[in-house]
Amino acid sequence: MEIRDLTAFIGSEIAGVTYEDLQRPEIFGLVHDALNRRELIVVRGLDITPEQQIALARKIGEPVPFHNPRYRHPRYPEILVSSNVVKADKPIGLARVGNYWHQDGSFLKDPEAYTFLHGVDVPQTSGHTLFANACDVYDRLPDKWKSTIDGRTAVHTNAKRVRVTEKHVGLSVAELRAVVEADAHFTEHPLVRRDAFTGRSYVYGTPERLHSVTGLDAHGKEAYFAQLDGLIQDPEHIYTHRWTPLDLVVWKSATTFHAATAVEPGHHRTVHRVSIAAR
Ligand SMILES: O=C(O)CCC(=O)C(=O)O
Ligand SMILES: [Fe+2]
Repeated sequence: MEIRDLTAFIGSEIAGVTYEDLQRPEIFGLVHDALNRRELIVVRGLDITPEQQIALARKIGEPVPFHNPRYRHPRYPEILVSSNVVKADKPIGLARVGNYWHQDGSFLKDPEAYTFLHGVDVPQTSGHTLFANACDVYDRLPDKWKSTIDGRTAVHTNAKRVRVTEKHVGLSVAELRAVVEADAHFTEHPLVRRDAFTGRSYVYGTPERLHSVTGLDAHGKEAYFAQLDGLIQDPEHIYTHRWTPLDLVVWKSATTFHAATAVEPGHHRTVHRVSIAAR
């Protein structure tokens, strides 16, 4: 087995390891430790079944089934099928999961702790996943902003990215907004948190998921969002995961910002996602 840093600021890549190797506590311990220290790990080309993906996730925590049963794997409710494939006129999964910068589940009171994504059928020239380290973003915030956000909370929501469906046809935009907001989650969290493993401070929340920042007016909020977006999307501080077949990518939900990029027309992309609550 080989473990190397993917970038200076996030991620470790693990190569030359099999599912059987990962059953050995000393090997799994190294991988788990790399995940906690580096926020993100990539295990290249790991040929595992859905049961084995769930079993690996269970070594760290309890799987949390995806909230919408429609996109759960038909035999394994722990797995969300994230896919653009349509079979017999039926989508086999949910398309365009996380196609904007976010931290998983931040609009929930108790977000999942880790996400395990397995590249079951992945294109190699598009459909990459971008990652940034929320601790690194905090470190790069100008002091003026660090003191502005210190001690503040923010309201997170999924309302900005709720999908329009058949049930919304015929509504006016104002009615649509009211219906979406009535169904959406709104949850308050501190803007700056500390990672239990590394002890590093990190920024919690992205513009796409933040409804308001307590004590900042519209102008202050926009200025913070612009500052935050600039830091998150700085190309020098983004790791682009270019999928190769059967990669297993695992990240800490709170401390990684990530975004899925578009899939080229005509290409298939299916990934299996298991998210877990920490023990
Ligand atoms: O499919 C991807 O590249 C990542 C999607 C995402 O944000 C997630 O699964 O949490
Ligand atoms: Fe995500």
